[in-house]
Amino acid sequence: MMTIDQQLQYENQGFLHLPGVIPPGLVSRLRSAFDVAAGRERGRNGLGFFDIPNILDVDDCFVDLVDLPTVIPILLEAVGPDIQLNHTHARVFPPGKTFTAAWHSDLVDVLGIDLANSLHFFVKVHFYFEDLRPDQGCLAFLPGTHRLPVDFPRPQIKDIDRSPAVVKIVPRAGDAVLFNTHLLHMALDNDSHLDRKSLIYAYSHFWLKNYANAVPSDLDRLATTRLRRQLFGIEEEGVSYFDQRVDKNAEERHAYSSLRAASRRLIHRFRKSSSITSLR
Ligand SMILES: O=C(O)CCC(=O)C(=O)O
Repeated sequence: MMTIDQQLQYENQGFLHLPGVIPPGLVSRLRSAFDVAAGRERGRNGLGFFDIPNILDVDDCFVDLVDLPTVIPILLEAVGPDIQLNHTHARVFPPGKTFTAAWHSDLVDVLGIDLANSLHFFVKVHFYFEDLRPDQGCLAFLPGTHRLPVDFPRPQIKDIDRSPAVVKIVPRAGDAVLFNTHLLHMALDNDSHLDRKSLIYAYSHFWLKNYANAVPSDLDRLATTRLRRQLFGIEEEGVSYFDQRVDKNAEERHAYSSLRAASRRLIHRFRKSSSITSLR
């Protein structure tokens, strides 16, 4: 659960820095598996920024992040009990200018949602398995801007390091940064001589279409819990897209809806057979 401070910060500022939420053992597994995969991918991509494709198929340690026990209760509040993983990126940002647009919302082209008033629509988590230096392409936010309408003019900020409107996050290995993706944000330039590496997992609601990179290929082996099945977009039989819930009543509701579905099937069969009977 979010603490009251986290609730206030998430609702009013639009982001949370969660220090040390990835256990040290998992941090080192992520670091080595990421470096092996990044080494393979770098050969294919030259030197610019790149994403390792389908990270959930690369190693199970990346799947272990989707439902991290220290983060999932916070995500369940930030999105809701109908949460689903929407997409993933495993990103390498080598030294150089930023590749993101300055102070952008990820959602400005989304139709049908009043983003300024939909504080629980879409959330991203950036996970870090290495300490970052302050000049190493850190994520920065303009707190509170998730409450502005989409047509609010994009601010031009001259001195990012001194502006009181900016919060720059300098994470350490094991940290996560969670934010409402309508919050104006950007990756700052990577002025260091080191790659910036991060894992970005985006979460939204079950009824929103998810991307293939949010679903591991080996679902039989990895979708082992009700929560994982929902995160990977597997519907509970007999429960509509809009009614999927991972909460304390989910099992009961599932039992109830299975019962309802079973009785509907029975009635249907009875009707069918009775109409056949009546036709004769
Ligand atoms: O820091 C990054 O890799 C990208 C930041 C960003 O714009 C995003 O996650 O939407």
